[in-house]
Amino acid sequence: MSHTILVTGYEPFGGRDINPTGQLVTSLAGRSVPGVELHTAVLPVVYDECVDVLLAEVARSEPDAVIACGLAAGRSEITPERVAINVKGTSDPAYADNTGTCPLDEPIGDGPDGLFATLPVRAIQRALVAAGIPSSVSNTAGSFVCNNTMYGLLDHLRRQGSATLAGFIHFPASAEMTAAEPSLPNLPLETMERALLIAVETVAEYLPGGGAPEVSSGL
Ligand code: PCA
Repeated sequence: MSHTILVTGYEPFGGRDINPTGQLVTSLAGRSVPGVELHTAVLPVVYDECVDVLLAEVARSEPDAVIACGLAAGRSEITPERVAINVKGTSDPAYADNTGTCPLDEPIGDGPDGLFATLPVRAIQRALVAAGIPSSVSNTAGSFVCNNTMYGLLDHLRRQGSATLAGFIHFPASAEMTAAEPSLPNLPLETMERALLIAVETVAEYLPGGGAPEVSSGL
């Protein structure tokens, strides 16, 4: 039985030339994972448009699971996100999106205050640690474009009554980014490529017929 998994990253943002998550999904697109039909997309770092582009990909590929990935510069571990909140915007002007839009404390939509990931976040985190890759479950995806994407995706699937598993993984900076910013916590891109593959394989186990028991949202 083959499962379709959609994996997304983003274009660079915030004045940086590199977003490792765009590179990660581009290299993932060339890999084959047994029992998985992979689809990938690189999303714009633009409020609202990120969700529109992602939902168009979801409509096109009709995935069994969606793993959206983004950069969290400053974090030192790979962090599956437990929850998305119905808030967009930060008071930090460095966090304008790629069109210069910088909302503050606005609701994303008319859905619930927060939505839990339906991906098996703890299983992903444990699989990464078991492979020697630093990881912890995060309880905040922030309030910038990544949270916006995760919330928009989960709210859409919830409204559709969809069984598609979905969630978000934040990745640290890549080692090559330290050429411009030497003090950034980082991981080599190859380690993060391995991590993303492990995340895909773990999620596949939690899809129907994959063998793993069903887990509740956010766990
Ligand atoms: N990280 C940002 C948006 C795009 C990305 O890769 C975030 O954490 O919101």
